[in-house]
Amino acid sequence: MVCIGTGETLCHEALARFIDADGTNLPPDIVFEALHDNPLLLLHAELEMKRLQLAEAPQHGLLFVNLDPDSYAAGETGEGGNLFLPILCQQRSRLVVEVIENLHLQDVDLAQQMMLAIDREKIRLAIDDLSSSRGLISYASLMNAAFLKFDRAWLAGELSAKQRTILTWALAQAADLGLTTVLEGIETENHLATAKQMGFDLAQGFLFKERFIQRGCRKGMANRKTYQPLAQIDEVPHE
Ligand SMILES: [Ca+2]
Repeated sequence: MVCIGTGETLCHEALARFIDADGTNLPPDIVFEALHDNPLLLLHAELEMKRLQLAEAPQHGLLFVNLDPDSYAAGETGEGGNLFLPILCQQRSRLVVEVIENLHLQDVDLAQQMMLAIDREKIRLAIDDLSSSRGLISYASLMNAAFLKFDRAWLAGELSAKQRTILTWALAQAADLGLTTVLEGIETENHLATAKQMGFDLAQGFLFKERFIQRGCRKGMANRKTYQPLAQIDEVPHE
């Protein structure tokens, strides 16, 4: 994530990519869909992903990681603890946990419980994937968040008058609440100019990939056969 005002790279988002035994890329959404049918496997895959993401990420700046409320719920222990918290707390000072807002009331409750627990541990939170045409955002979720991440949908063509109004509201609200705003999906200089004109704080996307690689930020990744060297910085709506 790059500061629109200064051009400085301030933060990174860790994403997950999967390859099969033959080295073929597997679409992450299909892998996650399959994992969701097996809660125990989802839990262990997610725990391992968080461990890897924290271990392999560039050492400078804030590190954003995605956390699925379903996985988090599966990680609850009998004593009111959670298996994810000790992992996340290791890098508390640089970590931002991204939470996807949900349409289902049950999921909203799960997400809310997870956010409260992470907030109690003094780990920063970001609300992920705020879209121009789908999804909801609850005021409750904004209470604990430090970042508000806007989906690439805001860059998809001309906005209607109402969409522009909603964007103006959302950005003003974020500013009033002291939230840092991020626009995702920045692939061209035009996108970056649009993000700047709309008034976002940070921009994230493929446009910054080359810069990322040139800076040699891929600590240890190139030597690991099990990982795709470019995988971590691809853009997807969420993990
Ligand atoms: Ca995300």
